[in-house]
Amino acid sequence: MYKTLLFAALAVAGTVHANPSAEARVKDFKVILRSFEPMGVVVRDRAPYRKDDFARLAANLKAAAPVPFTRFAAGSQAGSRAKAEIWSQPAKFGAEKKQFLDAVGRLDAAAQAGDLAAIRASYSQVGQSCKSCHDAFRGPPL
Ligand code: ASC
Repeated sequence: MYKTLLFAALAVAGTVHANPSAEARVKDFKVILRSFEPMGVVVRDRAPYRKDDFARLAANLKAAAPVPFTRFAAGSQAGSRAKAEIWSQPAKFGAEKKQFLDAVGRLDAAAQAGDLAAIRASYSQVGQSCKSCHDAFRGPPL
């Protein structure tokens, strides 16, 4: 039993390490979360809204948002949660990417303006765009 689990874990680890594009994009999506999550804490009223801090997070999110989309090299599906549809339906994947980047742009604009109502609306749109793309293009955990 333990041996089977050990070999399964090594097999998964080995596959991920054999796919540097996938590893890089997972890291890049985590960079996005380092801004998006603390913004969510403020939006959910679990931390105070401070305009300058929030605006900095939004600017960081805007800078980080396009990066993982440069990492979906052809042939980089193996050992990752990426679905084959990313490469077989590039127009649909591109539309999801655009939805996300547009919503991130609106969130940044609202944050720089200090418009909390617009922040709430656009934050929610960013979250919906994450979910929409994951539903279509991200498979279950490995
Ligand atoms: C997150 C996160 C996502 C999105 C998504 C929103 O914080 O990791 O994938 O928000 O859950 O619906």
